[in-house]
Amino acid sequence: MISKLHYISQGETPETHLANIQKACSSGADWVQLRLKDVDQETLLQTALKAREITAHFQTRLLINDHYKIAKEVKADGVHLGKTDACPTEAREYLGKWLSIGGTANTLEDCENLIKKGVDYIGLGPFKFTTTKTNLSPTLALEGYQAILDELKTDTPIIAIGGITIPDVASLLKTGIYGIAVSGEITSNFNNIATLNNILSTPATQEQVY
Ligand code: TZP
Ligand code: MG
Repeated sequence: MISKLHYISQGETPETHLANIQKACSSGADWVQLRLKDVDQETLLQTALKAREITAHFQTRLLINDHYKIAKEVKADGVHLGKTDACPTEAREYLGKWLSIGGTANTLEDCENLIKKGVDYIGLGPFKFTTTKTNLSPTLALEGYQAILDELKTDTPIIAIGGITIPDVASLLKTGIYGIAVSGEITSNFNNIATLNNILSTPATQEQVY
């Protein structure tokens, strides 16, 4: 089952990524993605192993960004593949069906391609401008999500990503997205996980202003 809230790790160093992952887990995160860029493979592997220990302790699922072989090596629950990473079908061959594979999409066509390649979920964005990611694609805004989701007939969960803050979530859900992936809004205050989980799990309260 794909979670409706994914915490994307951020930090200045591998240690701060791990500290933030620990805080996310103890604040009730269900899914955490280790998104550690610009480190060598050994550092990534060692950090991923520690992230696995932390997340296992809290029974939180762990995804590894970009590197499907490391995901398998550390017994993570899945991998998230960007558009310039390995092809999801290649990752599937290596990982089998027990690990989740997510892919990044910026357009309807990207979504359709990923669905053909059998991903378990699609990270569709960016919703708004964000400094968390460099080389950001054009923002979709609510209208972009609505247009894509109106066209896309799929059971593959669509996870919105990019600059999402608490007041955005209710209107994003109305476009038909399944869930959200969030970094900054959670890293700045880990108590936001409880608020976001609450909004995402209570359809009746979607009209409320948070
Ligand atoms: N991919 C598209 S936007 C983004 C990624 C990894 C960053 C999400 O982080 P934030 O801080 O929630 O904007
Ligand atoms: Mg990537």
